[in-house]
Amino acid sequence: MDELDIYVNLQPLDKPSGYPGGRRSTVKCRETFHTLEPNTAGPARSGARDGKKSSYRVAAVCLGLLCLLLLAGLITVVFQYTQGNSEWKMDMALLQTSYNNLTEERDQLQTSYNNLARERDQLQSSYGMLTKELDHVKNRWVRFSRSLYYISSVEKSWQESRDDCRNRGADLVIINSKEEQEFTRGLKKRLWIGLTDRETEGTWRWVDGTPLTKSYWASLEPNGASSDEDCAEIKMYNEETSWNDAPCDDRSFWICEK
Ligand code: MAN
Ligand code: CA
Repeated sequence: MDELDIYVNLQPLDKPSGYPGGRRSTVKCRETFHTLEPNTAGPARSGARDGKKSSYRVAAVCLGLLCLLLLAGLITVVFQYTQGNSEWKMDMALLQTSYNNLTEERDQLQTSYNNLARERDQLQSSYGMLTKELDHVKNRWVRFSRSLYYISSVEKSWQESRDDCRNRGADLVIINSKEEQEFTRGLKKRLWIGLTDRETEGTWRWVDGTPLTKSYWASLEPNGASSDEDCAEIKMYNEETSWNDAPCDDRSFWICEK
């Protein structure tokens, strides 16, 4: 006679094996199998058939239970996989949102940076212009029409005055309009101007070499042909005609133009 023992371990699916609160049941299915031998007695043969039937039933029940357990396990695995999958999807969605937000912030920062860079350039240019302007104010430069004028605070000869102007990137003033004449005499100061006849007596030329066309000599000037008055100055500034010729070595204030 052979014997077959089947043990089925029943435990909750969500608890680990040996979990104290869990109900642990063991179904022991034991069946005795009779060796198939030629039947010798009638009633004994019928009893053996009954025993066989009940053995099959127990086996079927056990197999059913096993199937149920396998099914439960499978459901658990599928459930956990599905849950894990949806968590992964949620993480991905969150990451995508964060990425989009960061991209948007980066673009905003880029725009701000561009605006700030533009403002910085504008400020830089304004600063440059103001620095130049301040330099002019500090150095006594005055703007009139399309020129800048420097009025000296010391007195020098005509040539030294001219040299000073040239060192400042300018030259002695060239008066070539009524407005400029009015502006220069309006300074109410005796000043060297960029006009001389040193080259040819009686031929007055401006410092840029152009001949004198429109003049504003004071009454009876120029009169220094015999007394070596070869350089021109603003002298009679209260008159519309204010120029005088004077010796070039005289010391006077001067006016530069650039
Ligand atoms: C002074 C000088 C001369 C000028 C006469 C005018 O002598 O300035 O250049 O011509 O005055 O009276
Ligand atoms: Ca004179």
